[in-house]
Amino acid sequence: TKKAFIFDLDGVIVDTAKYHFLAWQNLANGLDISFSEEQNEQLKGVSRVRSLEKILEWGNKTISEQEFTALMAKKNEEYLNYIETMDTSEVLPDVPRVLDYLLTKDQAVALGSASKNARIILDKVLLKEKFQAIVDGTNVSKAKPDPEVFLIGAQKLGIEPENCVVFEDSVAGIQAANTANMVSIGIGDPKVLHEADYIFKDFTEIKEEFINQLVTT
Ligand code: B16
Ligand code: MG
Repeated sequence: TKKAFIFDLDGVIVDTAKYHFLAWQNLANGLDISFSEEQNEQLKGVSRVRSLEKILEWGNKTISEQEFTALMAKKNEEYLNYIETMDTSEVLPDVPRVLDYLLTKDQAVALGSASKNARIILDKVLLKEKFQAIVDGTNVSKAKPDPEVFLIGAQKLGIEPENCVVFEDSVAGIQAANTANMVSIGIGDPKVLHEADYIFKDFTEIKEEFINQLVTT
């Protein structure tokens, strides 16, 4: 049977977390709130709105709705400035190899990201053409760990959730895949991603035999 392989973006295809970090840190510091890399870790896979809410909670700050909207716009403007300089060198190791292998095996490939900037980033790193469906922050109403983003991806590809495989670097994303009844593959630290069906440090560890096994079972 034809399977669908759904990729998260940030932390799976590219490491944009470093740019989110710089932009959020700048914003937090402007509000006299300290912001560590450890806290940035907790924003992975989390929507822009929820991320700002969390930073304000950490800093014990309340702001007006107007200011909230203005800060979100400012953060994204700075983030987009970083994105602007991205090129193919920022694609994480062996991601193109795995994508191309799946395509030669005639498998369906989709993107399932929380980011509203996903299309711009895929364009920058010249990978947009590889994806038959793109589901991003502009298409979903419920954030991960809600399975919505992956279920829409499956639906767009016309493939049943039980025949879908998800690559994710965040705990919320693994939980979303599991709830969707999809095979979950964690990319990153096994201690963090222990709820995943399979875990790899990065794509260099994902061999053709493993993919073949996913395709045929
Ligand atoms: P934006 P993913 C997520 O991308 C990021 O991990 C998360 O840190 C970010 O806040 C979220 O996208 C929203 O991004 O501000 O660009 O809409 O991992 O789901 O690909
Ligand atoms: Mg991610």
